[in-house]
Amino acid sequence: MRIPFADAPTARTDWPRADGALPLAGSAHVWFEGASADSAMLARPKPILPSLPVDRPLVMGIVNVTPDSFSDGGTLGSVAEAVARARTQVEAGADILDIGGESTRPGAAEVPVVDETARTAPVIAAIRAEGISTPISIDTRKAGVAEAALKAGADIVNDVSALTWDADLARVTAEFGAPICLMHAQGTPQTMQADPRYDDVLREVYDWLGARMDHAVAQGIAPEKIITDVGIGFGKTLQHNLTLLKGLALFHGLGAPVLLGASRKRFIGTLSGVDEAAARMPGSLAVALHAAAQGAQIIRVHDVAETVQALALWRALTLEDDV
Ligand code: 7PM
Repeated sequence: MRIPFADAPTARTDWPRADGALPLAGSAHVWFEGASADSAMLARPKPILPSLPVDRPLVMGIVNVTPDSFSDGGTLGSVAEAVARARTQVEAGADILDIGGESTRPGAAEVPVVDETARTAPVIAAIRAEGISTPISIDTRKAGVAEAALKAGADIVNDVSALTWDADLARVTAEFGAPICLMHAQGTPQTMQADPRYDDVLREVYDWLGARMDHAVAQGIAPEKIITDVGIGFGKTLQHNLTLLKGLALFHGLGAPVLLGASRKRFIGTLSGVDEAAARMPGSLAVALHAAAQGAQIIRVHDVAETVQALALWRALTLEDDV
């Protein structure tokens, strides 16, 4: 199923296509040069959920529900404020909503399960009670938080620890039959940016994600329910982030959908000279379009409307059509 790193694919969007071009994972926009033993696996569509399309990149809209993100510090009215944010992301064209109640910012403190559950599950229940049916992912490392979220109406688990934090999270995910995103990180949020080192960052992240996929399957999670993520900014220098982005299409060799989260991250500020995270939307769009061209199936962003607009143009300019 998984292709060895040395044989992992590269992606193309140039036009006209080469003879023997095959769609990458069912994409209408991204192709690879076929004719290897692995072509069928690479070309096969890899649905995230039955309701989501496979032929274009999906936009995952971030809905942060940490107390510091609310006008009142996360007490009165914060559920309503979070639901309003979710509605805004859906109206802007989000395909998936990512709800997160734990800041995994470098150096951030841990949040107890009860607090993280109290922040997230009521928001998910309220989103569903309002009739919003957009798939929801729960951004958590913890089984208790994921279980409450899935019971409240979430569909997908987004685990930045790739099942290294909570031994129970695999069981909960398997019981609900939920898709799970396994993200690479070196170290924990407290320590990860201290001095990240790799001999060969692409190969090491690739092999590590492959091993975490094997672990998930051994714990009862179906292989087709796994999503991978290189974890931009999680124990990576500027150069590590750039190498992973340039080589992102290689990760299709793992045989799973690829998610990319780069929105407003530090490296965008470093390369553009923009210190304020909220002002990094244009750089984030540039990275989103790059991820799309690398065949990423899910692009996790703060600025949904802007990303959807940029992708609408990218889609028109890369669509496979007859001459
Ligand atoms: C503060 C700093 C708060 C950084 C939150 C963050 C990813 C993720 C995050 C990602 C997946 C952010 C991060 N990043 N989940 N959750 N992939 N799958 O910038 O890259 O949003 S939290």
